[in-house]
Amino acid sequence: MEVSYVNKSSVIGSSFLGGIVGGDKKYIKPPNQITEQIKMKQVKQAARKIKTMEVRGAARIAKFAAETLRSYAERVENNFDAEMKKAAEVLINTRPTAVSLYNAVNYVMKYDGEDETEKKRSLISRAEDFIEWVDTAHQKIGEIGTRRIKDNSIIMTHCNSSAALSVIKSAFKSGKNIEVIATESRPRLQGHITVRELTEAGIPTTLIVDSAVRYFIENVDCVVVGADTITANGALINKIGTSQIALAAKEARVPFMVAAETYKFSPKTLLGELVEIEERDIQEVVPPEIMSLKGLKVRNPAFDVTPRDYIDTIITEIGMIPPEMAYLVIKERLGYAIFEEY
Ligand code: RUB
Repeated sequence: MEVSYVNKSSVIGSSFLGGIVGGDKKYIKPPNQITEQIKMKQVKQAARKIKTMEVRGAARIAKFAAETLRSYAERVENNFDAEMKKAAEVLINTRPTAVSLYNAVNYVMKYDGEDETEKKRSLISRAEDFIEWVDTAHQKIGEIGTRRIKDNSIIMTHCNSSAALSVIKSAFKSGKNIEVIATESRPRLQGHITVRELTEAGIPTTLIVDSAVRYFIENVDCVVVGADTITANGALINKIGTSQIALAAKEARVPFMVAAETYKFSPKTLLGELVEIEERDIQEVVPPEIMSLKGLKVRNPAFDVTPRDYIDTIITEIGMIPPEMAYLVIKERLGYAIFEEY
């Protein structure tokens, strides 16, 4: 590796440069290494946005990861494979539960080419394909799901799912008279984003606390929620509280539908891997005076698992599928394009 040395005085103010090597000389990284570092900083900033939930929701996270890899690829000048691998790792290690992130990164990273120019072109084109997949899937899910929404019905939804809202909004747009009951979705209150979106679209909406689900379920005609991951055996992983809604819906014989793009299906589970449920900081749940109570333990899992027996149907961009078909979606639709890791 080429190493440059300069006098200490000439690097004052360049806080990101390397440490002192000896005497009055300071090691600094060669210019190309510095620019790569600055570019990687942007990837790390993107990763922070996912971690802190400034960018959230499985579809948005996936699209954002593909966009971040695309823009990093556009800027990388040396060691394309190694640099892209580093960026992919940084993004993958942000939130563990939504498989959409893993699938997005894997899809984009399956680029090929003889030299760096070809590889760059291939990666950028794959990123664009994935972004288009996200955008078009929503519309298709909306169209397909609309047919399952009856006129004059009350729909319950949980958290804030762009796929579920696509179904609800397109049903409303198609002229159906619908109302929505939305849960607030503690602790991060994504339900507030949902009710804002729904009321802006002119859809009559009622906001309830999560614990009021069973109280209201008798009035509901169907439940539509999104997905972070669908496993090979058809189970749904979605925002904490989803499985309680499914339980209440089953008891009340209310259809429970999941709106999920096919990139929410998990190839990893086909290989026997279990889905990791993210547990977030307890500061999201309790104030410091409660946190400091002696002997108290607080837990904050962000997602839960709804077994397939509670799910009536999964609305995907390739059609309505029963949860029992998850295995086929993973094998036939996702295929080996994202099955083998990059
Ligand atoms: C969001 C959440 C959403 C799914 C589906 O959790 O559980 O229901 O991600 O959303 P968080 P979408 O807010 O913790 O990311 O349909 O938009 O992909």
